[in-house]
Amino acid sequence: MEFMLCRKTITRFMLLLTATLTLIVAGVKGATEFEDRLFNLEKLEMFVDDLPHLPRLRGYHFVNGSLKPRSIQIGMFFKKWKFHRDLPATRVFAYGLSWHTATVPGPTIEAAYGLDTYVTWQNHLPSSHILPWDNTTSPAIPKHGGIPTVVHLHGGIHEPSSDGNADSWFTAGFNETGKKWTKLTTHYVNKQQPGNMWYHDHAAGLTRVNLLAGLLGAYILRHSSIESPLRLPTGREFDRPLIVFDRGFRRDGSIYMNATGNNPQIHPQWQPEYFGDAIIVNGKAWPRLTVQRRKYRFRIINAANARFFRFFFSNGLRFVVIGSDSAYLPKPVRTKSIILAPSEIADVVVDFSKSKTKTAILANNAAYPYPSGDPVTEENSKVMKFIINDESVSDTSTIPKKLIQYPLADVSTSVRTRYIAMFEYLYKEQTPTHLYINGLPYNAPVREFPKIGTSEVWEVINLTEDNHPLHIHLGLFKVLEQTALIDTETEEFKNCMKKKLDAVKCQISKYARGNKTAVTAHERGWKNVFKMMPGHVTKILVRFSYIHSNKSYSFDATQKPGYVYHCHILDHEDNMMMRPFEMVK
Ligand SMILES: *[C@@H]1O[C@H](CO)[C@@H](O)[C@H](O)[C@H]1NC(C)=O
Ligand SMILES: *[C@@H]1O[C@H](CO)[C@@H](O)[C@H](O)[C@H]1NC(C)=O
Ligand SMILES: *[C@@H]1O[C@H](CO)[C@@H](O)[C@H](O)[C@H]1NC(C)=O
Ligand SMILES: *[C@@H]1O[C@H](CO)[C@@H](O)[C@H](O)[C@H]1NC(C)=O
Ligand SMILES: *[C@@H]1O[C@H](CO)[C@@H](O)[C@H](O)[C@H]1NC(C)=O
Ligand SMILES: *[C@@H]1O[C@H](CO)[C@@H](O)[C@H](O)[C@H]1NC(C)=O
Ligand SMILES: CC(=O)N[C@H]1CO[C@H](CO)[C@@H](O)[C@@H]1O
Ligand SMILES: [Cu+2]
Repeated sequence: MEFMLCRKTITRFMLLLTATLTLIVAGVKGATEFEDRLFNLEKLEMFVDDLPHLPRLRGYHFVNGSLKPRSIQIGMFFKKWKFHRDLPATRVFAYGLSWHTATVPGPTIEAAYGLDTYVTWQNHLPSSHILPWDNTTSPAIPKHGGIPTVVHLHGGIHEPSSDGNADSWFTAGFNETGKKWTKLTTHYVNKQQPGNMWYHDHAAGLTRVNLLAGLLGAYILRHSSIESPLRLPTGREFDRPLIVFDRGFRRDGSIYMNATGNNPQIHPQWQPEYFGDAIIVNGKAWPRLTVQRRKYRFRIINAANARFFRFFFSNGLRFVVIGSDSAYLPKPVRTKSIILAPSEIADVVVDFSKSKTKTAILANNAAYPYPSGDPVTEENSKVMKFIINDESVSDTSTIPKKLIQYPLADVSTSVRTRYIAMFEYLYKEQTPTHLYINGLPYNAPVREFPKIGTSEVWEVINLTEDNHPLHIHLGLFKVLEQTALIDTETEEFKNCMKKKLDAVKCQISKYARGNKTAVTAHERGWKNVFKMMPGHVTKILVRFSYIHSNKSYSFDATQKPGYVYHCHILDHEDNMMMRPFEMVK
């Protein structure tokens, strides 16, 4: 196998649309298996299903007039789900309190600051998966069958044993567990800044198929004494998560995923990025929502495996961004478009009283793979439709001038610099086989041991052609700058990195002196995942403590199995683009 740091974008050719390929194949063979398999999405009328309200689940109890921590049991169930009025019901894996009430996405957990939420996640899944499961990338292989699962609360600041480590998986009935499994019940302490999180599966090598099957949901942490004075839009109607992902379907309604890998002799099923052409919001393909002429708050979560979205409104309506990922911005930022990589979250207010038209399409124009893949199609360029009621209504909500100010964080607080290099490896100089961070697979020994309470500068060097959204568990970070590697000299630098795997010895500063790309205003707040531009060094300041206080973590962050950082393109994460780290005192 060749070690290569750069690739030709083969991916897009393998992700050809139904129509073209069907024609070619059909031309040769007549009616083909392929033609029979795929649902022609052009047949689905857009904007016919109403945007569903996801079930809400309080992460705390009211007992005799006071608030108390709560223990919940949430199951993973095998059921059918209607993604569109005219699409046959789809077999899915869904989270819920019961088989009956389980949904895709799962219930929105609403937690309250300072009140612990205990969740026992229970696997009620069948013995075999509904999607292709490539066991050559996956260290999660149960001996007695069943589907390994483990839940990670993305953006959560909590103990390692509740963090959903990829090797802490368990099968139905906890019959079998992964080598880092520790306990039945996860403990979310809810002592961090208020904001948006999401929970999703994180089992080693299976994350991409478990999420595709439906194992994901929103988690909102509220801190009412801090948030109420902001008087942002509230309540079930006016404050809603929008969980967006893409899927492809077969004629029988089942989720389509290519079961042939791009290098089948190495990985029989693994493909470098999953894309589907139907855009699903809160469980419905291209839904519609009738709104009043007033402000709405939307917590937009990109829950796709690999698709980036550049959201904008067809009628020029703006987003007022109030939070990014799991934290509020210091003040609102108005923008016409928002680019979300997988797992990035934008918390926005949209004021429909400003609309000059009666409808507005939430649209997308991000190439896939991002940034240099195919342009969007008729299908995947539309997300959902807003139908704007004409009557004027009274709206007492506000967009305050200031939101939540966290103490300033700058490079001077950093105790050290780490270099994190992203590599892609190719088979016969052509198609990707796997991705590593710092030349190491996920299961190589821990190299990073950050100290609790400190901040560090991480310089993330992207030596691939793709943009990789880097996600760090536990820590929050600020994006400081993005600098291009000098184009004409990148080969030199890549060759050096290939041999030495050491950015300092390879004189990174000599090469990283190209143009700087400004960090977008609404992306300058605290984040937990960010887009690492290809051919660039992205400098971030990572804080390993709370952002709202200097109190040390209210749990032992040094316990096993530690935490991880990884690319949030799930197909990359599953194929080794993930590394462990452990906190020390
Ligand atoms: C609520 O208060 C009543 C009366 O004080 C008490 O009997 C009951 O046990 C309390 N319930 C709980 C769940 O604490
Ligand atoms: C992996 O899957 C293949 C085919 O699905 C199977 O033959 C093989 O035994 C599996 N390997 C392991 C280690 O489970
Ligand atoms: C549970 O594990 C045992 C072996 O420990 C195996 O024989 C049995 O089939 C498993 N049951 C289920 C439901 O997976
Ligand atoms: C599935 O992937 C294989 C290998 O990359 C490719 O040859 C085939 O065309 C793909 N099928 C579809 C429908 O995209
Ligand atoms: C860097 O920016 C300058 C000024 O905008 C532009 O002329 C130049 O082409 C850019 N260089 C590269 C390598 O993109
Ligand atoms: C934490 O301590 C540093 C240094 O003493 C101070 O600058 C910062 O404002 C403190 N942060 C908080 C949230 O109190
Ligand atoms: C250093 C490096 O790998 N640069 C690559 C970054 O990505 C571009 C494409 O966007 C490649 O052409 C470079 O080789
Ligand atoms: Cu990636």
